[in-house]
Amino acid sequence: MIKIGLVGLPKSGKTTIFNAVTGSEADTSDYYSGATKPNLAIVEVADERIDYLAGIYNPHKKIFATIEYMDFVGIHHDEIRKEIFSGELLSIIRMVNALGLVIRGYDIPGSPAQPEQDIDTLETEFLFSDLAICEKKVDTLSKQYSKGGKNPDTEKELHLFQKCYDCLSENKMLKTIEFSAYEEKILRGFQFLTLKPMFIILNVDEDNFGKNQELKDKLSEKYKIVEIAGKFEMELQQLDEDEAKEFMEEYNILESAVNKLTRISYDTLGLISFFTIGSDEVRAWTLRKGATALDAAAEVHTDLAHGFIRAERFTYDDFKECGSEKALKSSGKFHLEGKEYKVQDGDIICIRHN
Ligand SMILES: Nc1nc2c(ncn2[C@@H]2O[C@H](COP(=O)(O)OP(=O)(O)O)[C@@H](O)[C@H]2O)c(=O)[nH]1
Ligand SMILES: [Mg+2]
Repeated sequence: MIKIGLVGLPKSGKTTIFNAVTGSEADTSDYYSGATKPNLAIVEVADERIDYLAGIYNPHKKIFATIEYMDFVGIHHDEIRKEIFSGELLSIIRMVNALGLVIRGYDIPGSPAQPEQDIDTLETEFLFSDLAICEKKVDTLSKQYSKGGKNPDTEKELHLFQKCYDCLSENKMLKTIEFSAYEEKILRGFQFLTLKPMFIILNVDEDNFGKNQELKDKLSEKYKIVEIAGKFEMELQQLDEDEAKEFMEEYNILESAVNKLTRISYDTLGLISFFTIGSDEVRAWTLRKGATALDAAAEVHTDLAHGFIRAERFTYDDFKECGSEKALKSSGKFHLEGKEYKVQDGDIICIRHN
């Protein structure tokens, strides 16, 4: 499952947004309990295509794709320390697939909102953290190398980590470099933060919602960005759906925080959904853009990938237009695909296997 980490400076509203999106009631810093474990919640990705398909197939279960969100319970806001993330925290943050940078867009006593500066601070933290790893690596590798371990692999690795070190020293994220497939493979195990996809969650008061276009335009040169009225939407969790909707409309908030967040997560990671259908279940699955029919099979079950023969496939749009599988077949919109077929968003797939 895709994991997204919510990171940000203390009091930027990470936990508030986590609660708004997941319906949880984790402690915000108003109610700090001293817990240090991250808050975890699995969120369904709303998709009206699943609702439509379930309407046709009447399955026992309809299952939406899911994303896991993690809210890192950082440092108590009274605590004074130099670094924002501890080493332990950073090692958990490294496990996520993408980072949602929660940026405070509201004033707190003694500290007016300074979104651009806060983004800078976070970026610098990530750069330093990766830099420290590269520095250590360069150090060990050059010792090995000078001790006579002059094998070509050591040399290549040394060159690679030196290149990374130089990049980070110039204040540039590692994702600005192009790596060879060989290099990517070596780097994968290190889970560098500045290689991770990132997006921005601008957390604002409801009165300010929708009034930050200039800032958003500026930030969007570098990041995808969503604006969320975190506290307001967290409080709306207490109301029933219709009431909440009414309040949201009053402030011109036309889409819920959870939908905005799942959408930007999909966009940032380049994710697509494919569907499986049947009388037992209608289900959405998540893949990365460019994934193959074999990847889709593996996502559903490793057995399907091992015994893969062909993928039967049609598109959701064609199905909706034709009205039935039979009509699809007679109009030539039912396809058989091999392992290498690149799955498209909205494909409805059935894997033939032995
Ligand atoms: N005014 C305002 N306060 C907020 C908003 N979101 C969070 N807060 C408050 O900011 C404080 C820190 O929130 P919290 O979610 O615990 O921040 P975290 O440290 O990043 O997890 C709490 O007192 C929240 O009630 C917001 O959108 N507007
Ligand atoms: Mg928190």
